Amino acid sequence: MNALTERVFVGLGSNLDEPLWQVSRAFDELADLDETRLLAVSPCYRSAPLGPPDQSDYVNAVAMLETELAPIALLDALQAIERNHGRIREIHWGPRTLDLDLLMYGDRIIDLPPRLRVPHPEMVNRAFVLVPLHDLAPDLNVPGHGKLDALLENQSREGLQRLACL
Ligand code: A4P
Ligand code: MG
Repeated sequence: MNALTERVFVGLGSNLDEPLWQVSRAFDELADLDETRLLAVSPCYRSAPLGPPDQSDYVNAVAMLETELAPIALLDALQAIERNHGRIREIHWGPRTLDLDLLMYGDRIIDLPPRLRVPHPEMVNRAFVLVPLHDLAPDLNVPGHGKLDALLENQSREGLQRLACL
């Protein structure tokens, strides 16, 4: 890795086909990405579904990576991993075998809608993202939104339960 690497955070979510297994397999696939190193993974959390209520609980986690891939190249790589997990895009905020969100890319603000927006626009509203992110990087500043600590103060942890990852 050279000076062109950026530290990035990826959010993982699954609520179909053995979610814990989906997430732990995705950690391995993130570790295998080209020009990328997996630095750390958060604990896994069980979380109540946000969106349509007639779906199972999710397992959520966050991975911290460093990468030389440009943002769109990284997004392409994340979507290839999603496809490997049999992900079919159907219902907005509906059930999925694996969802990978590019939460942060260094301290950059990227606005290329609809393809890519970073920081992920919904992350600051979601305890199931902010809590595992805080486990990895408690002093983090979220570009455009401020300190992670302060963002967490506005969040209820109801419906969020820490699990052992596989
Ligand atoms: N896209 C734009 N910016 C990004 C980014 N930063 N990271 C584009 C990833 N993708 C980004 O995503 C739609 C498009 O967003 C992609 O083609 C990409 O180019 P998607 O994952 O296919 O669509 P979606 O998941 O149906 O919609 P969305 O808005 O991405 O949903 P979210 O935000 O991913 O939320 N409840 C719990 N408890 N836990 C969860 O993890 N997840 C969701 C999905 C709903 N409810 C949940 C959870
Ligand atoms: Mg998504």
